[in-house]
Amino acid sequence: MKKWMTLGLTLLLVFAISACGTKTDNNNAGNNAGNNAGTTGDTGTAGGAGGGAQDIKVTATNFQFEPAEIRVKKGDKVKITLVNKEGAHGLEISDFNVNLQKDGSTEFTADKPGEHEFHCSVMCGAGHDNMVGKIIVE
Ligand SMILES: [Cu+2]
Repeated sequence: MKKWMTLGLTLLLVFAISACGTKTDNNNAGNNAGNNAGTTGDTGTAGGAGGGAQDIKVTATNFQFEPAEIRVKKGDKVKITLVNKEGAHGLEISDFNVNLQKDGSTEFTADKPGEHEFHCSVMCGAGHDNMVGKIIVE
């Protein structure tokens, strides 16, 4: 009698182990599918962001830009607007052939990754050389 019970328990144990094994396999399959989906999703996000449009307003005062650091995604179409709040300043981003000599806006595509300097392009006074900033394309 006791022998049969032991056998039964052993069988139960075997079933339990194989059930667990199956479950683990399913989890792995699920994880793989999840990872793949995640990777695809990431690519999609990057592509979507890259083709995005950025509307950036830069305010100039004596003698600085606000913001002095601009971040965009590679491939973004960037519309940059210069607003002179104090003094008369320009905004030049040589790397993207942007040169606003007064209030106004222009557009460019941020197709070059990395940091690009921008600076004032109008001789505005003693602090002219301090009027620099950077645009970071990531
Ligand atoms: Cu200047």
